[in-house]
Order: sequence, then C-alpha cells, then structure tokens
Amino acid sequence: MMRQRRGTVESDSAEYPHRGSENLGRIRKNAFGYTGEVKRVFVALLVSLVACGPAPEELPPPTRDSGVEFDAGSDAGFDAGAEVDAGVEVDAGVEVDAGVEVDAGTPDAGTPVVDAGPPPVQCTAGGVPGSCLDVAVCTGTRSPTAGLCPGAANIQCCTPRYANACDPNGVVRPNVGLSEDAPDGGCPAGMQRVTTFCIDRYEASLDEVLADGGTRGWPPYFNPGATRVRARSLRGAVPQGYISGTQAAAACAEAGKRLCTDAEWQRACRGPANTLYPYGPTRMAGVCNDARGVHPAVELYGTGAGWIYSHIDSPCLNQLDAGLLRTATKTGCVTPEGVFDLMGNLHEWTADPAGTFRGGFYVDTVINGNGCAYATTAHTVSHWDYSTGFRCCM
Ligand SMILES: [Ca+2]
Repeated sequence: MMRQRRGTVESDSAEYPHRGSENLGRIRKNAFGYTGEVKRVFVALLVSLVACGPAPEELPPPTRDSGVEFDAGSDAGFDAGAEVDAGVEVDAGVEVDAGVEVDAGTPDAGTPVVDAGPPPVQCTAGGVPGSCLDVAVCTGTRSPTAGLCPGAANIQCCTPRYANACDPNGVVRPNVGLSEDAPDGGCPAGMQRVTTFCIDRYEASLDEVLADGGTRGWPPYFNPGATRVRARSLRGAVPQGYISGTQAAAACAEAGKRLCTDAEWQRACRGPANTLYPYGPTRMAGVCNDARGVHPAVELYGTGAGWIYSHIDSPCLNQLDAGLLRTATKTGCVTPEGVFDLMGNLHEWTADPAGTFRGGFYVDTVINGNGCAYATTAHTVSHWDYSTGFRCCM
C-alpha cells in the first residue's frame, strides 16, 4: 500500500492525494518529466507572471480573497514540491487574491517552452486570467478569445479551456432554506450521538455571520478567507470544500463545537462493529461517492499535465457533473449510528495540529488508506483546495 509521508516530497504517486489513479500520476509525470533545473525555470516563470499579474480591477470579486495561504505547491503534483512551494510562497505573500495570482500563471505554466522569452501581455476572458498569444500556439488545453488583446488580429486572449460552462466568478448559495435536523440523543441539531460525543451527521456547510448578527449561506465553492463563518450540519446541502484546517476549526468554534479528534472521527466512521467502511467490512462500489473516473482538474482544464495540480482552487472544480454531491445523496453511505459521507465526497479535517484530513474524497478512497483508514497528512492546517471539507464534534 502506498502511503503519504508528512513533510517528504518524492516521486511516489502517493504524494498526490488528489490524483484519480496511479495511472493518472504516471501520465502526468511522463508528460511533464520535470528536472530540478526545469522546475527552477518554472518557478522563475511563475514569479515573473505574478509580478505581471492582472490589475486589481480585473480580479474576481472579494469572495475569492482568501487572506490565507493557498498552499497550492504542496499539492501541485510536481516531483519536488519544495521548489515549487518556494514560488507559491511568493504568491502567498501577496495578501490579496493569493489563489487568483496562482491562477494567473495557469495559461502559461502548461507550455513554458512556447512562452519562453518576455512575459506576454496579460488579459482576462470571461473572468479567467490569460495571456495575449498567437492563436497558432493557443491550442489543445487552451482556447483563444478575440478582441481582448492589443496588436494584430491573430494575437488573442489565451485562457485554459474549460470543459463546462461554469463561471469561476459566479457566486451561488445553494444551501439557502435548508435547516438542521432536530436535536436528538442529547446532541444539538444536526448532530448524532456516538458513545461519549456528538458528531455532525453531515459534512459541514457554512453560514456567513453578518454584522447585525444575522446569517446567510456562504457560497460553498469559495474559501471564506477572514469572513466570520459558522459551521452547519445540513442534509441535502452542498458541503463546504475549499477550506483550511484553521478555518474549519474556527467555523466549528463559531457554532459552539470543535473539530473531531482523529480517534472520534475514526470511531464514528467505523461504527460500533469497528468496520473498515462506514457501511460494513467489505468495500462496495457506488455506495459512497468515491470513484469519479476522471479527476476534476483533468476535466476542467482539459489536460493531464502537471501544472493543473497547482490550480486546484477553482470554484468550478466542485461544480462539474458527477463530482461533489449534496450531503446524504448516497443514502447507503451511512454508519449504523446515522452519520453520512464519512467516506468520500469531501476530505474532512480533524483536530490534528500537524494537519490531517480523513476519509478520501469523490475521486479516491484508496491511495492513502481504505475507507475509514484513509488519512492525508501531507499538508499543514493552512492548506486548502477544492477537496478539503470538514465536520464538527462536541
Ligand atoms: Ca467525507
């Protein structure tokens, strides 16, 4: 079994917790075959692109401003993340729109040879940052949009090719009107009694706490940044991904709860009979949301190239068809005690101060352990990406 090792960066496929399969990992590695020198060039290119990023007025709305480190490098899928991380730390130093700055590098990062030389003029097409390039080189994983660049007609705004019609700046609040289950077993609304503790029955979603004390549903495809948010346990909700361990803990605290300990989380997942899967001792296909055939980043960006794994903050990733599901959609993915989606759908942060998220997600519940034993430990609590969710205990 391949396992992740905290703090190490090797070419072992288990270092890529969000890849759909080992085959996918091999494709990426072969397709981009980085050497240390190439990576240094890439980092230099990325830094230069950040320096030439879009003007503030071109950036997406404030909801994308995380105010926290987007630890993209550690998930980038490169063989030596330490060097890539160095570039991302430069990005993180840009206090506003760290993730967006990372995105700004997307169009060129995939084709560093084509784009070698002076950085091209930056542009934005449909809210997606891109570069002004000759249409002859804007092919494959990218598509051109006319009328957005200076110069000749063949110089057009070249952006990553999205496989769906998702607007990466679109703010949606799909959980409005939902309410938590009635209190039960001495636990608050939306929670389930498990031995000595209570645990959210569902992967958490967020409410934004407004200045007047009121609340409204937070758009679940966006990192909350420094926004005051409160965890909720809602059946039928789009659960909150894109959240760091630190933010998850704060959202639980805002609800009078806390992140589950590793022991609590595993006990809840394994149930009273201590089974490896929430539904029993033997893996059953399709019971939980854990086997999407195509990695969402591969589908969204239309390529398996390594660069896509450093651009896993896109709100569109969790809006692809047959990807993230609303909580308890998989009605059989429940423990005997009544806790849903512990396996698959979204990873779930636990209270480990060193950074652990558990249970796998909608692409994979195998690579870092089977079912309830799945644990990703490659990231600090400041990391977030589309696949990182949580639930609370108390
Ligand atoms: Ca889960």
